[in-house]
Formats: sequence, C-alpha cells, structure tokens
Amino acid sequence: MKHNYNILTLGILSIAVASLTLYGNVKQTSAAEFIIEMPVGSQNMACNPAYSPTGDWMKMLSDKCFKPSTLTVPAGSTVTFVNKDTASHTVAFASNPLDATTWKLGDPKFDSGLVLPNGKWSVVLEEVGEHPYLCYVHPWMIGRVIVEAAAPPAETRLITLTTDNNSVKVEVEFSAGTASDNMLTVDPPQEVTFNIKFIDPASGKLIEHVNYDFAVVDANGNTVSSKTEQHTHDGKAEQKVNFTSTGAYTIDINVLGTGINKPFDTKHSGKSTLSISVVPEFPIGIVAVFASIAGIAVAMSRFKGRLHMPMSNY
Ligand SMILES: [Cu+2]
Repeated sequence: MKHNYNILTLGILSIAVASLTLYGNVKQTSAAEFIIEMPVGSQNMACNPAYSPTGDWMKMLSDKCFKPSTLTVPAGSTVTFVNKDTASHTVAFASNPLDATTWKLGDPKFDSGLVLPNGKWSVVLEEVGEHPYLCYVHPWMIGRVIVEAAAPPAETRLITLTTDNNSVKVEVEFSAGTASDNMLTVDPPQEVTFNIKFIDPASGKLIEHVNYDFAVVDANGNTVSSKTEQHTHDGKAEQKVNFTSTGAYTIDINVLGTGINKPFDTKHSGKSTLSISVVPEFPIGIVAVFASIAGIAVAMSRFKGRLHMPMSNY
C-alpha cells in the first residue's frame, strides 16, 4: 500500500512538473488582473492583414489590434482593456465576431461602449470557456479570452486552537494530512510532525518559557502516548506522532503556565484539543485495489492461455 502510494505520488509529481514545463512557471492559477491593450494604429485595418468580413475569425487574430489577441486567464479574473490608440474603441463580446447578430450589445457586462484614448474598461470573467470579442467601430479588431477553471486554493496545514480559558492561542501546523473544521485527517501509517506556536491572543506575539503537556488520546479515552512538562523558551515547539492504526484520536495540549521553575505563572495556561481522524485515503486505496485486481486478471489469462494451448506447442 505504502509502495503504491509512493508511485502515485511520483506520478502526480511528474505530471505537475510536466505541466509546469508546458505552461511555464509564470502561469497564473488563481484569479488575478490581466491587461489587454488596444495598440496605437489599431484603428487602421492594416493592424489585421488576415481580416476579411467573412470566414473563420479564429484565423484573424492579430496582436496589433488587441494585444494579446488570445489571453488565457483563470476563472474570476479581471481583464482590463487599455486604449493606447488615438481613436476611441469598443469591446463587445460575441460568439462570432464576424456575425453582427451575435454581438452582445448594450449589456454593460459584455459591451464597453466607447473607450476613449487613454481610457480603460474592465470585465470580470467567471464562465469557463472561450470568449471572443471585437471592436464594432473597427470590426477587424478581434480577440478572445480563454477562461480556465481556477486552481483550488493551496492546502493549508494549519489549525488554530485556543485554550479553554482563552489565554493562549495554540497554532498547530502539521506536516501531513488535511485539515477542515479543526479536524485533521491522516492516512496511516503516517508520521506527522506538529509545529506548535504558543501565542498571546492580546499581543499576537509568541509567549516565552511555556510549559505544556502533549498527549495523544484514543476514542476510548486511553492515552496512546504523552510527553509531560515540555518546555519551550521561545514559544515554538515540535512534536512527532506516528499514526499506525485507523480511528479517532485527540491531541490534548495542556498549557501548564510560564516560567523556568515551579510554581508556573498561570496567566497563560489552559487546555486545548485537536481532533484527528486517522483513515485510509479512499481514492488511493481504490487505485491500489484496482491495480491488484488487474494484476490477478493478467495472471489468470496467462494461465488460461497455457491451458488451452495445443500439446504440440510444448
Ligand atoms: Cu476600435
């Protein structure tokens, strides 16, 4: 299982590297702002030598009319058209820029109206797909924006807890698993490193000389492992837990107080609990099962083939 997981990870990594190579590492994956210029001279038909009033508009894209004439953006991006020319232009979306019946005129979301020299107009594009547009004053000015699905937000591996008396903010960053609703999900067997920060909620600063207990407790309330009276000078701590079996666990971080010697100052203290669900990661498990079924099927067919072979072939 672990082996399959590694191969899969390697596969995903190489696909990721391959796509990075294909698209270049400047490719934007989350919504952002993009600019398309109407360059000087776009008022002249000469900006688009391939233009003809009929035919395939996709063969009539010229960066001298709209720059760039093809722009790919993640969904939700803002595209701003900037008029650098000495004439006024428009931007009107149209399913076919050469077919006036498809021009989306009059809708301020799809039709800029006149954009004066040095003026600009912005549109937010949510719908995934190809969005052709034109300037209907100068219909040889044709362009398109291709909207791609935005990448999901980067995974955060951070859960913020507060002790029961609200005197310590406990920030827990973990090396593996996924977090949602203060619940961490881990695929076993997995060693997880917890980087813990003890923060003063009032100042937002790390608390110095923190003493704490760190315990892993199973669903029956039994302590699986624990470390007591741990001390951190700078308010940062690292703890490792090896999750070998599935189940529900909690990590109890009990802040005993601050100071070098007992009795500790309990101004910053209290208990905080992190819930952990240790479950096999479903899709990877399924892939592994399919892989082994496929393996058995191949073995079976080979065996069958041999059974049906004429004796003379031996
Ligand atoms: Cu124009």
